[in-house]
Amino acid sequence: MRILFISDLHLHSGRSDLTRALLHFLATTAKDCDQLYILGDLFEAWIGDDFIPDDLQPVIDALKTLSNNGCQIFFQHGNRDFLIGERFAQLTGVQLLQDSVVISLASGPTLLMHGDQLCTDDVEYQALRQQLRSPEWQNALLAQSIPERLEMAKQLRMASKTHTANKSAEIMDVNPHAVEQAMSEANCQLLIHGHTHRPAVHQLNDGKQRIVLGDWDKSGWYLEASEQGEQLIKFDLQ
Ligand SMILES: [Mn+2]
Repeated sequence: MRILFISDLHLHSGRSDLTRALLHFLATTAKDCDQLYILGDLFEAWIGDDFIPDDLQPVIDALKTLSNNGCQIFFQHGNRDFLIGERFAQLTGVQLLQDSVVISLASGPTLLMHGDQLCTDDVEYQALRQQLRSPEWQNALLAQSIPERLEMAKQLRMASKTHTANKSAEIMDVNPHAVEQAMSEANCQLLIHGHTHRPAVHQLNDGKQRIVLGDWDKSGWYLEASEQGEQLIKFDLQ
């Protein structure tokens, strides 16, 4: 089994180079893998499956091609693309995952998360997250027109920029106790997540490991898991 993990590509119209890099990645590196896990923030914003920007349509098509060719693709929501839903899943062939999932790798049971829920020191963000993830709020938003939703997404992005600019790096990183609790509740020795844009392999107490995926910006990142173990790989964007 060859299993790949990516997250935090933050694809949007202003970064066609990232979209091209993903299309290249799906057609080459990911071509023969058995499973691909996308652990959130594939897109910089997602206002509902009824609005797919033209320049992102090739991503939908490439995911569909890969899944048609026998790769199982799984998608976990990030804090940017939490509105991805069943229609997207049908169009791409991906399977939507819960926010916290345990899978089995050669190294043992492994906990997968986007990672934002582990940043518990950022109390303000956690309150916002609760609102954004509530079905009532989401249904009310999805009932709005596309221009209204685009405006809302723009405001959320601006608010997030102001928010992160005023917060210390520690507050926006994962909280070690939240990590410990999540891993022990899930009974996992390995945790894989994204979100923080701080790619690393952390050795924790009792032989536990936390692997943080990298965001795609100046370079691309993926994690490859096989019988030989896990390898975090950085590569040049074409
Ligand atoms: Mn994120």
